[in-house]
Amino acid sequence: MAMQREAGVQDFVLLDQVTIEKFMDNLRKRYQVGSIYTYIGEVCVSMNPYRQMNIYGPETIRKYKGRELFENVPHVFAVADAAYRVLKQRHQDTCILISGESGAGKTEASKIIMKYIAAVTNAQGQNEIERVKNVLIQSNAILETFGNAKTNRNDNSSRFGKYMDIEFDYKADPVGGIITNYLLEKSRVVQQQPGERNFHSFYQLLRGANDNELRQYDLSKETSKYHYLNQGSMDILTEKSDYKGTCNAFKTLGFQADEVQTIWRTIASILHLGNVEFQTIEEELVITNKSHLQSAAKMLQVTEAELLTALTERTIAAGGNVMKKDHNATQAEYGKDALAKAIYDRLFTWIISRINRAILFRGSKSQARFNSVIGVLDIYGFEIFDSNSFEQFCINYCNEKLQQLFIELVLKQEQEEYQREGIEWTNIEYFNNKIICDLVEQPHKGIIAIMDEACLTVGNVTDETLLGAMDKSLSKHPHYTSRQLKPTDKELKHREDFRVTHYAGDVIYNIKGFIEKNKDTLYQDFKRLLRNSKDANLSEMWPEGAQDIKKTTKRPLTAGTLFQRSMADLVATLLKKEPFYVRCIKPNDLKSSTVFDEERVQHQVRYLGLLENVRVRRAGFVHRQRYDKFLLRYKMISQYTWPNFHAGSERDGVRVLIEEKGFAQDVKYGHTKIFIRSPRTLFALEQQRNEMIPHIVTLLQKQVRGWI
Ligand code: AD9
Ligand code: MG
Repeated sequence: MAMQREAGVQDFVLLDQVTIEKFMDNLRKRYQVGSIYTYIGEVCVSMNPYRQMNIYGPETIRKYKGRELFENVPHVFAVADAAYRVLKQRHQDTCILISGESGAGKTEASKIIMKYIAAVTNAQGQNEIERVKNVLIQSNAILETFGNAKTNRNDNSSRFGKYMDIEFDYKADPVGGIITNYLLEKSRVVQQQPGERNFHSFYQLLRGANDNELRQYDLSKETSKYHYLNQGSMDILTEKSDYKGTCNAFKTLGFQADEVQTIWRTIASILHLGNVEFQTIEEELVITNKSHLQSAAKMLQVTEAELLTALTERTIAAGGNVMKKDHNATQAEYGKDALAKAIYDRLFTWIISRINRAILFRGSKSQARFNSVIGVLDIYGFEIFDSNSFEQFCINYCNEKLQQLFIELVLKQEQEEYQREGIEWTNIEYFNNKIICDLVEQPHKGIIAIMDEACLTVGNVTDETLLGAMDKSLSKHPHYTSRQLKPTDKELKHREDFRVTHYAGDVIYNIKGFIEKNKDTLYQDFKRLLRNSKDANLSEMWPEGAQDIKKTTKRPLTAGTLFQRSMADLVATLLKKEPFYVRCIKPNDLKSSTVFDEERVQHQVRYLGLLENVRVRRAGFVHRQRYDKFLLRYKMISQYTWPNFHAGSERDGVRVLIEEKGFAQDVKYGHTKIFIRSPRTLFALEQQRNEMIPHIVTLLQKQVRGWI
């Protein structure tokens, strides 16, 4: 076993004591020598190295293929392989849940996992399967172009949630897949915090497209000219090559030329919209930057007059009558931004539907019945910014849900296994974050319900009234407080601040904008405008624009409720699968490959519940293995089982071996597996096995010589 070659212990359950100090020592020691992966049983803890590691090549892949977790040094490959083996051997759906805060390495891990799966499948080299694998991998490039952005935490931060089911046929080769996306942070399209950028797609187009293309879009290379790009950071990342990469990925995925045209034209239309300005001159609303209005209309393939009308007035249907009402400059400004955000959001979802079309399983229904899936979940990580709004609230709620799932499943799985095998078990105390999930999602009493009520109330409900309503309902909740409830709290600086004590730490949210973002209003006029676009692809993104105006007054569901429902669906999907975990940790906030920030790392270890995870693993049994496999691995260390054991079942064989070696006190015999309590026993077994191997080799050599 390679255990001695690396620093520290490869599995935290092997620590001599489970304390935060020992845990940290081990993590630090390993990180310093470049061992970025460590297990807790089957959970893989991953430290972001912030540098290229030479551990993902074909040689390494070969080493992990078809191997048990403990046979090699810890690696995310081993987890991918374990998930794949369960699928292959038991035809059971599995999923790999990757969690950790923003910048901890989730998206990188998800890509590494997908590449591994692609590398170990399709030994026969079938064309269609090669195509599917290619498409699965290339889809990442497109998703990141349109869904990722530079934030202050991460230069390539995912601003949407992604869950991908990879579908395998009965031979366990990938034959398709489907991506589900969750809440894109669309407010970024029109506004970015200092130091942050808009989505990569905008910069790629401006910096990567050639002059000819740019002319078609009426664009200039200078990002600083565009209002939607010049509020935050103007950093140049690697846009030029990325634009080519995105265009190539579109080709691989079979996007048609007109579809790619629609996509880039739509991106251009948003940049032009951003530069349209409104002024009130002599009580009349006028647009001061007409050339951008013209270009935006051209890109959206609507007439300039139509776009102008939609931006400056709205249609109201009341009592069977249809009326027009002029906007003032503020309303027009608001409408324009809402339009830009909605266009981008719809475009993103449409692109994903096109990707899904390319990777969807095309085999017959009867074949599909035998198919199983591996789900890979890579979703935005827990976030604390200087200023936190509705988006952070949703992102952090999502992380609460996933933590809840981890708690339930890790405990449940352990308990079920002990029960199944007929072994006694005592519970370990956990911090259960269900109380925080309830704070957000409980019917009538939770924050989302209170928000919805405020949004449904007719009349002038402000964000402050909403905060008042929350204070009233939640004043006694241990995980909630606000400036009104606690005026002396210095951290709550603004009147509109409230604090949620998340499992991962305190976050102060500012209520400003919550109502608007939750309502997510988009004037009907815009929907009709885009439905009537001459661009068939764009028109397809706006089906509800075709409805009769008098029938479209029903309120759509709020953004908060939609998000809550999508989280519930996600959890239900995951619960049906056998889960594997990758817990990502960020070593520092500097994106440095050398700094191990004790405080930051310790904080993450604590809130991820890693110590409790080790305790659960240890209070139970550190190791369990099927009798046949156990015998295969260790039989050579006992005179009774090597070279062969003839006197009974495999279980009897294991029992004889364990008793001869004096480990009987430390093990329990389940129905199909042996359970080993202490890491020392496992260690001793491994050591004796290692010592025996040279003898066996010599013996075999002698035998061979004898034959010759
Ligand atoms: V967020 O929630 O989407 O903001 P992630 O997804 O957790 O976040 P990401 O995977 O994007 O973080 O990693 C951030 C950066 O860390 C990457 O851009 C890489 O520069 C770096 N990273 C992460 N994992 C690895 C790795 N295994 N090897 C090398 C890595 N670099
Ligand atoms: Mg990410």
